[in-house]
Amino acid sequence: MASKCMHLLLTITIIVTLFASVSSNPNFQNGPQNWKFEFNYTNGPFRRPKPVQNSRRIIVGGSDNWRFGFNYTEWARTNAPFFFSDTLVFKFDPPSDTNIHPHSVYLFPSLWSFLRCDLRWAKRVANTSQGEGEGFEFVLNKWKPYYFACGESNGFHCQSGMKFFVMPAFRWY
Ligand SMILES: *[C@@H]1O[C@H](CO)[C@@H](O)[C@H](O)[C@H]1NC(C)=O
Ligand SMILES: *[C@@H]1O[C@H](CO)[C@@H](O)[C@H](O)[C@H]1NC(C)=O
Ligand SMILES: *[C@@H]1O[C@H](CO)[C@@H](O)[C@H](O)[C@H]1NC(C)=O
Ligand SMILES: [Cu+2]
Repeated sequence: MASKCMHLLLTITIIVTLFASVSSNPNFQNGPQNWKFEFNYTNGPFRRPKPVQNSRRIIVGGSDNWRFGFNYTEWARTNAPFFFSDTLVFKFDPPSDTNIHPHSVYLFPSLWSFLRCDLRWAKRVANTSQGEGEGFEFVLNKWKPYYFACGESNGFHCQSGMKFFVMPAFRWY
């Protein structure tokens, strides 16, 4: 009886500990998705995947830059594939008297929040001022899906087309 009680107590403790460590970490960037994709087959018998040597610098939206009223899902579809170590460049004007609806760049933690433009757990990677000049640069340096969106106007920009999803591909040598 005593040992059963101990067992139950231990199980509960483990569950509570696990839950606490997960829930105390709402910042998804520190989660398992942050695991880097690294190969080291230097001495292995395999063909080894390498990051693309001439990584590209891609302006998001092309000459349209990062703007309202443009369908970036469509843009990403026609410009795919994107490769590991490519740099995405977001260009957008900072807030000013003539630019009262500026943009930003957010990353969603999941496909579900991306589809719903639910910004609650999204991480801002660029504020409204960071797309100025040469633009905000984001390197695709992890092997994971990236869910980008503009985070302004409470998700309205996102819902209107300022979002896209990228899964970096490897070039095989
Ligand atoms: C890969 O492995 C080799 C041999 O074990 C080692 O010399 C080399 O430093 C490793 N490279 C990286 C990037 O870890
Ligand atoms: C945006 O971020 C930059 C760089 O981190 C910072 O210098 C600037 O003050 C921020 N601007 C706003 C409007 O938050
Ligand atoms: C963007 O284009 C895709 C198809 O390429 C379409 O499914 C989607 O509804 C469009 N989004 C908006 C906001 O118009
Ligand atoms: Cu916007």
